[in-house]
Amino acid sequence: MDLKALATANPDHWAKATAIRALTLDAVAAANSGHSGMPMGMADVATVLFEKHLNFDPTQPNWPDRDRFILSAGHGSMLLYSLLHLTGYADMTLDELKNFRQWGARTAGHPEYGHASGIETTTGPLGQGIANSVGFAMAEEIQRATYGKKVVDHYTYVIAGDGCLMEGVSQEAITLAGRHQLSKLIVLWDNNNITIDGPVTLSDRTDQVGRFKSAGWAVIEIDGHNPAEIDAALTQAKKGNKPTMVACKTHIALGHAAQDTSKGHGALTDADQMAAAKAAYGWTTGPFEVPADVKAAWETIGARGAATRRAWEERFDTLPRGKRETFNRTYALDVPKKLSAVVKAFKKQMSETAPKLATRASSEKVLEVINPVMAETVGGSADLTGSNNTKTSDLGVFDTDSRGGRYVYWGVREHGMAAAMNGMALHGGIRPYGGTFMCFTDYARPSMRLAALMKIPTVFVMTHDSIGLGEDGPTHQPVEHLAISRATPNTYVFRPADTIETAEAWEVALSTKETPSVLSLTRQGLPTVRTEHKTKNLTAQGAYVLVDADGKRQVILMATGSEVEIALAARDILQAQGIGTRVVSMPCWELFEEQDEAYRKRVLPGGPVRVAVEAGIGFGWDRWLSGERGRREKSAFVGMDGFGASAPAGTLYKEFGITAEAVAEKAKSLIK
Ligand SMILES: Cc1ncc(C[n+]2csc(CCOP(=O)(O)OP(=O)(O)O)c2C)c(N)n1
Repeated sequence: MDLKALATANPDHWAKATAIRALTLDAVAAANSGHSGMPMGMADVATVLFEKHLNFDPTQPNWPDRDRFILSAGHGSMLLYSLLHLTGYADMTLDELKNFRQWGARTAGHPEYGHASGIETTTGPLGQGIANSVGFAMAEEIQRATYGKKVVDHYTYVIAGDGCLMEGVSQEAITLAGRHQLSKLIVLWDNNNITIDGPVTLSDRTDQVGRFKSAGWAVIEIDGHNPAEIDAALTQAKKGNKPTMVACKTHIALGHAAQDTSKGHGALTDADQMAAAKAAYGWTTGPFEVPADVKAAWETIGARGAATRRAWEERFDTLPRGKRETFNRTYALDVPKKLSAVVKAFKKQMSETAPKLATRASSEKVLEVINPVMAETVGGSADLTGSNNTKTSDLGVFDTDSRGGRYVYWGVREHGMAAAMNGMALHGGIRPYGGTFMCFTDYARPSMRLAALMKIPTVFVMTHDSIGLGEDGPTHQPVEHLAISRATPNTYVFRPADTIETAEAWEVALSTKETPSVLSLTRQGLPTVRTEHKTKNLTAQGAYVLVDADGKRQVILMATGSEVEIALAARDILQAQGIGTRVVSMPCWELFEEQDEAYRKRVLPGGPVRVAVEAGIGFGWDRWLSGERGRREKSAFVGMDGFGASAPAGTLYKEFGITAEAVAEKAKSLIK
């Protein structure tokens, strides 16, 4: 590359882009780790985007109608941190850049949502950002249809690298965006032909332009170091009626000895080579020093959006009061006052009528009463709508001609669905929930983990939650998935036993602000075990005494979901033999852990024999069997220790020994 020609053609632009390159080199050198090449390669594209197109206001970073900028290639985090610092985000100080990747700094190795303003989502696991962006763009469409163009009218811009486009989830995202003509989604592809192992061509020969076009996108191909071409492409992209991919031909680590090589992807810390690169840029100031005129130019860019934001506020104030209140409430993730009342009334009715229902069907019934009072819910399923029971009568379907529809047919795209739901939650104003089979949490898991890490309340509706699904067989029967979900920090895993617990689980899942939920629901019918109406949400306590012992308490049976019925039957057997038995329903371990010791002790006192029953592997149950005042030699688990089999559910429970008789026998064998 002829850097001199680039510099002299557009000196002002060059100085601003070079500030990003120099700060990146300095921060990576200070940390002695990180990724220099990507920010150095995409500095021109990012500069033009921020200078001429992105609507943002560093003084009000969460202004709801700002454009969203998503750095899907999260390893290039110094690109984002430099931009936030240069444009004047108060919390992205120079010291933060100097402490790149250090303990306590906002400048984590990869951008972490919540660590600094201006970070719209956590990226780093490649492909997640571009997949999130589909949810951002859908959320914008839904909200625009709801509130009108004068208060919701913004773009979602993404920078994605070769790695993002290689990840499978990107295909799910790209085809979804194309199908839904998300015309306000603009992806800037860092087309540098380099990944870690070498040139992209080592492992891929995809025609990316053809790929995007075939999925329904517009594509513009440009030189990613030419500011006029970048500007023209962005202008054109904004006018289109399809999502646009701008293929930006760039040089990784531009101007460095490692330019255009995979070495350029990583940390470029060699002092001589850094000095040579800076000299080639014409950058003469010391480490972390941005010349005052260049910083001022960047601050002018940062100040550009304030007037637009103020004008937006004025328009927002003209909305009818009710709309404003709903807007503010949903962005604050507050539930409507009516929610508690409708859930209570529903619970009362269900405890009186005591239906026998699969909890997936219970869930649909609950949603039928919740969705009408919570207009911010957006439901969906990964092509299992009839099985997941996620669609209720009043939602409408999100489509190109019905943007206000609140149900998304995600297609067979579990991972893309989960990532896009995260994007919706991050966008604000929407509470997304979406379904698939519990065993396909595996397919959605990278995004489920990020929801937990980001502290966003995405709801994953996972039906067919055990061998109880029967004939579909072991490929579809989850056995380890409860354990995997429970092992994930900051995740509520609900396994409700009946319609009442399902309603309570939904109430918690939709009220929490910082924790995603997994609702693990049955395919098979279950009796109502909560026949006595209680206004209090017992599931919110995580575990509770469902039925206490008659006479001396010798046994405590613990169970979740479909196995609560088995525990109750085992109790009948034991009580008939004079063995006092308590049944504890444990719909959500994590919430039980949050209770104070005194409550946990009341539910699980030391002394009695303990048997837990759950149609999954026992991994994790030790916490409640031998922990919490329990004793290993006086406790046992009845459940699965391997994969399931293809047969009717009743046969499977019998063959795998998950029966009331087996539970009662186990308890008796432990009583000395
Ligand atoms: C899911 C996932 N797999 C692997 C990695 C490790 N990784 C980080 S960057 C990278 C290569 C990315 O190449 P590209 O997107 O072309 O970035 P560039 O080389 O242009 O910086 C890999 C494999 C990751 N961050 N996420």
